[in-house]
Amino acid sequence: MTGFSRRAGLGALLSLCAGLGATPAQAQAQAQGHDHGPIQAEAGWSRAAGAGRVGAGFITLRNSGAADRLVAARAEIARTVELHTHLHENGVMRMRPVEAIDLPANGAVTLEPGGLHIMLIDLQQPLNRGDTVPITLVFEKAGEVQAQLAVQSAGARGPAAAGGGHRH
Ligand SMILES: [Cu+2]
Repeated sequence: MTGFSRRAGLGALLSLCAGLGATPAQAQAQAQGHDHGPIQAEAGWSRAAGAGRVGAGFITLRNSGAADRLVAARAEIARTVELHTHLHENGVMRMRPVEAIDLPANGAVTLEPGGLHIMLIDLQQPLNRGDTVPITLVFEKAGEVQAQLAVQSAGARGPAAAGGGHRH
């Protein structure tokens, strides 16, 4: 009973916050590298998953400035978003939350299957192949960077082939 009302309250709060985010046009401009911050988020992708399930976000972060750290991520589509890594324990691969993801000065880090990733917990809507999902990445120094995840098939191993969203 209390659990239900708390969840309902959180949903209302998230909806309110979502209304304050960047417009899709702004998010797209930034995703395409038109913003002037030191960090570019490129080739974000995810996999198809059902509502109420867990999804994963993968992306390449390029840093043209000083060392920074990804400390959080937010997405309207998930009730909770965590930063995760994979660890091998006794031959079994397990996911673990991490406090932050280090981004070296003038370097890059790729979040990819089997490694670091963004965990989208309790999807509020299904992730359908072909969807584009906006996410907000929060860096310790650079602040918020808007990015997008292009949803691939459930078994995809990487982002769509170059130009996948722009076939002629
Ligand atoms: Cu995970």
